[in-house]
Amino acid sequence: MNSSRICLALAALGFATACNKPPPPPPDGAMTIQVTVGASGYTPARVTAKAGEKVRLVFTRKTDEGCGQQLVVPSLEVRKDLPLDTPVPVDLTMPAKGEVAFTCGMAMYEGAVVVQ
Ligand SMILES: [Cu+2]
Repeated sequence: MNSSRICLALAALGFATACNKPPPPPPDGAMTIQVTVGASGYTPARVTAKAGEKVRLVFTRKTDEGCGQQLVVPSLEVRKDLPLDTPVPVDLTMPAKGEVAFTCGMAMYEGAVVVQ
């Protein structure tokens, strides 16, 4: 049984499910940045945002090659699985200075949102 059929079965039984649910809308005023996860890392790997700005990063893994299956944002204590071809949002607020780094599960791929 594939996951969408499990979702339908659970929905039929009255369980609320997160299956195929679109992500919640980004926080008010958030800038959305799309990041693609490929065989050699993130594209773009470095993006900029303003201090204090709300940012939604949307990660989409496009390949099973490499090791982008997990996403880690150490400063947010975020660790998420990235299913293939499925956009996964991460919302954050930029610090006053510096950057918010993100990596793969083993910290081989590196990227960051850098305060302008
Ligand atoms: Cu890795």
